[in-house]
Amino acid sequence: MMPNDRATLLPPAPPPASLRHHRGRGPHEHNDAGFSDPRPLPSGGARTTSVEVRTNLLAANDRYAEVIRARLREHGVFTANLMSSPGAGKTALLEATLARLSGKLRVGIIEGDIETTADTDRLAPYGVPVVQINTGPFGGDCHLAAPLVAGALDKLDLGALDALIVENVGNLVCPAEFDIGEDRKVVLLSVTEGEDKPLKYPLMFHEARLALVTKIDLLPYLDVDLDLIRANIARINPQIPVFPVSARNGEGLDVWLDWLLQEVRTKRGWHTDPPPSA
Ligand SMILES: Nc1nc2c(ncn2[C@@H]2O[C@H](COP(=O)(O)OP(=O)(O)OP(=O)(O)O)[C@@H](O)[C@H]2O)c(=O)[nH]1
Ligand SMILES: [Mg+2]
Repeated sequence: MMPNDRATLLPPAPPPASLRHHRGRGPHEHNDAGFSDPRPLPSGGARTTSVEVRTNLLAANDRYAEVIRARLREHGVFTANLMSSPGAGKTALLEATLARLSGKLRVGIIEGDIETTADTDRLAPYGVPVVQINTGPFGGDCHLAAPLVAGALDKLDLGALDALIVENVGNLVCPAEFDIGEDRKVVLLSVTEGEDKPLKYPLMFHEARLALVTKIDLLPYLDVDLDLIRANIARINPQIPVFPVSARNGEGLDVWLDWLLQEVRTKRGWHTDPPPSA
C-alpha cells in the first residue's frame, strides 16, 4: 500500500458554495452536451429561468452518472477521470502509462476534446480500445458531461477491461463540476503553470483524490518551487496524495502506476497481482 492511500479513501467535506461554478449563479453559459436546450430564454425573469434550467441539467447529469457508476460496478472496472489545463500532459501521461502497463492490465480509454481525434491517434500504437468524444458538435462544451460518457461506454466491452481512464477536456475549472460516474478524479498540474494555481482554481483540487505534478524534468530550467506547489494543493485539500511525475524521463511514474494498480485491485477484489489472464 502507498503511504497515502488511506487518505484517498476518505470522503472530503462538500466544497463551499463559493467554489462552485456551474452549480452557482455565474454568468458563464454552457450547452451541457447531450441534454441542452439551445432555445433562447424568454424575456423577463430570465435569470430565474436560467438557474432552474441549470439545476435541472445538473440533476440530469447526476442521474446519468449514477447509471454509469452502476455499469462500471457491475463489471468491476476502476475508472479514473484525468483533468487539467490544456497541455498539462494528460495524453503524455497516458502514453507513458500504457507503455508500462502493456500485458499487465486491461485498460480502456475515453478521450475528451472539443475538436480533433489527435489524442486518440497518439494512443493508437498502444493497441488498447480508445473512444473519442468531441464536444464540438454539441456546442463545444469545456468538459465531459455524463450523457456523452454513457454513450462512449456503449462502444467499449466493459467485460474485457480492468480499468478505464477518461481524459477530460483540457480545462482547470469546468470538468470538476461534472460527475461522470468515475471512481477517482485525478488532477494534473504541470510545473510550468505556476505555484498559485491550486489557490486560484480550487474546485478542481478540492474534488480530486490524487494530484500529479507533471513535467518535473523541466524543474532545473524553471524558477518554480515544488514544495510551494505541494503546500498550495494541501491548503485546498490536505487529504490528497501529490505525486511529482515526468512522462518525458519516467521519473515518479512507478508511484502513479502503483496507485493505479492498487485502486484496480480494490475495485476488482484482487488480493494479489492481476490474474495471469489479465
Ligand atoms: N518536458 C516535458 N514535456 C511534456 C511532458 N508531458 C507532456 N509534455 C509536453 O507537453 C505538451 C502537451 O502535452 P499533452 O500530453 O498533449 O497535454 P494534454 O494535457 O493532453 O493536452 P490537451 O489534451 O490539449 O488538454 C506536449 O508538447 C508534450 O510533449 C513531460 O513530462 N515533460
Ligand atoms: Mg490530451
